[in-house]
Amino acid sequence: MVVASPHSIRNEKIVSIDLPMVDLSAERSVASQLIVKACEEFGFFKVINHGVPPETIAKLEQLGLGFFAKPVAQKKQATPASPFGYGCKNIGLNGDMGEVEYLLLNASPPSISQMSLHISNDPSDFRSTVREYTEAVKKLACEILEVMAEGLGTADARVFSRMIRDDDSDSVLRLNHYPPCKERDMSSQSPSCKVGFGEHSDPQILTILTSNDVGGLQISPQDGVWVPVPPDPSAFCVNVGDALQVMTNGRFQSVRHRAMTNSHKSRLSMAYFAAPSLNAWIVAPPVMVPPNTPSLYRPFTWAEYKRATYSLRLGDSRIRLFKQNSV
Ligand code: GA4
Repeated sequence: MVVASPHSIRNEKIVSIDLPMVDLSAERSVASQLIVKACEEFGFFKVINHGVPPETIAKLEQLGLGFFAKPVAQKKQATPASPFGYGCKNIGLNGDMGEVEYLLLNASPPSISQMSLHISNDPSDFRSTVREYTEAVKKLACEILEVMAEGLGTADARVFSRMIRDDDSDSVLRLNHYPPCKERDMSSQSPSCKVGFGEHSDPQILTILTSNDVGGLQISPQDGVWVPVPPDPSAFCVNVGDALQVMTNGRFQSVRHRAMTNSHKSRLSMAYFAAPSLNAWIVAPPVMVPPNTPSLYRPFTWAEYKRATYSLRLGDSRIRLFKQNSV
């Protein structure tokens, strides 16, 4: 069932949105139609009965909270983010700032092992917890992409999932911690909080996000409009990334979103960004470009897209640079 009903919160003029909910234990053809509709209309949806054990989520959450609770000096001893490692307020490499601290990890097993040595005083526990979580969410991302491909009618149901299943996949895990923030940001349309992670779209194929029971995520269905998404720790929030927008020839939307801080509670979110390998080509399969339908984007590799991503500011649109006939 797709339910997406904006409603007002208390007496404030802000509306929130109940994202479409997909039950992955439902009949496959039902789930596939729901996913396709949600990706076309919202670029975001939630999944339940997703198969990721609650203990696996709880273990990583506990480990993340434990890490962020350490004294600043100790956290800074972990590799400074460039882009991987521990970061505080600085996002990316071009001067973007936010009210957030984070751990950004490349999700490949060798990289997780390497980073564990710098991040934790119990590296083997850190390594196994992160690996267990990334394997589970990768499996979930693959399943969603396969159900989605079936709904789109692609000749090969694994056309998208194969890209992230690749051993050289460039997927990333991000733990974001938004400490409570009492200051106000009058420019943000939400004067009771500040921008934690600024407006952007996700560059990869698919994002699988979970958070504790504290709100903060907002999506922008239209320029300048921000709609809060209520927290739901019982579900994963899934969103279309730029690469999937390109591979569906613009049928799915990679929707801009941001995270706000909360004035009383701290928020922990954990996002898995499912990406292909660096040398993979980001191209729409034939079914997405039927005769008489223009191909909106030129072919490019993930490495090329990633380079563009890191050369720009957080909120800059990268996807427009890859439009057909764009220079
Ligand atoms: C946004 C989505 C992911 O968090 C991320 C971010 C990345 C980073 O933090 O290193 C980027 C940002 C994200 C897009 C623009 C560039 C790169 C920060 C930044 C300013 C890990 C990703 O892949 O792209």
